[in-house]
Amino acid sequence: MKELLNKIVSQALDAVSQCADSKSLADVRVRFLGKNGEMTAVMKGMGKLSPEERPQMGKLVNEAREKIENALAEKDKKIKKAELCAKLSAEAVDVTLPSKPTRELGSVHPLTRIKNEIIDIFKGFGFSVAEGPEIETDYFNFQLMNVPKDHPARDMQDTFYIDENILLRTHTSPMQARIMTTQKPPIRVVVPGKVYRSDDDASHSPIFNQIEGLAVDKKITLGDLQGVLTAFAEKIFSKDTKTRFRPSYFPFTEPSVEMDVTCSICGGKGCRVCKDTGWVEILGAGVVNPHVLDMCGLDSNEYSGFAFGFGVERIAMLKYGVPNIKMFYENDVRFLKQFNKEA
Ligand code: 2NM
Repeated sequence: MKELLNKIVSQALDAVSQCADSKSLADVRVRFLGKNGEMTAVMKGMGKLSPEERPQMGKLVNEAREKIENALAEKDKKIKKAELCAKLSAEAVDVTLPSKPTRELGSVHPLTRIKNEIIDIFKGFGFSVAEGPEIETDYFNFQLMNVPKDHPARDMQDTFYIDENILLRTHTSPMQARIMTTQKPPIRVVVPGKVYRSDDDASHSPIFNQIEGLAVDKKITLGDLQGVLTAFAEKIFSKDTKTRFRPSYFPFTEPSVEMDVTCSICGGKGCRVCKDTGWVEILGAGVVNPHVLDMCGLDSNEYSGFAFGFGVERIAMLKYGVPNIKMFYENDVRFLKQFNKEA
């Protein structure tokens, strides 16, 4: 019987050592230690032994069981460890890979970008930047700008009035008036900001962004205006952009001009944007009307100035060939994304 036990133990250890996974190890356990297993058969046979032999054999059986249990436990540990290693390497995650973006990054709105570009250009020319109230008085918005009482721009049809004397500014000029009434020349300033006009079509919006500029000093001429605005056009569009100045009329400037630039879309050859003329109008400007200087407290015999104004949307539409001004306000990300290629 002792030999039988040794044989069973050595068979069991052999079987255990050949196991490569938990399933086969469980089978080995059943085969040797299970209810119908080989060790159980031996234990059942102990009934036939004499009472003297029984304790000794019992001890041997227990030792044999223990050997098999130990071998099983040890192998079980090894297999579990190997299986865990295999699982971990099969499910390996490269934690050094960049994560997938879970949300889109925001970016600067094209109008804000253009506005900043324009401001930076004028800063480079020595201009400072000022902002003023969007709700203005008739006095600063119209009277100081030499806009007569019966001028169509003052009509309820064109201007948003809050009451008889308070309105939403129709240009940023009132801030320039505020500067002229409080500062001594030399003045070089650009005023960006929202302005309001009762106007609504593909190229007009009741709220839009304007930038106006003003330079007041001794002996400022129309030539200074042409030089500064041509340099501006070259910077905002391209170095080979040409400008031309046509006579115009504004109550606040005399003489007044409108500036055209060679079309940045077709380079002057003619296209949809320039309506086949090769030129597009981008701004109004002029030599500040002496009467405006005097009303603002600057002696027009001592000082002269030039001023200009344009819509940020219009510049952006021309620069990028945007057909409808409303596209800037809808915030369709497919539209907005196109302006951030380098961002
Ligand atoms: C324009 C065109 C021409 C302008 C004039 C002034 C001021 F304050 F000096 F009188 N500010 N802006 C001006 C002149 C604006 O916009 C088309």
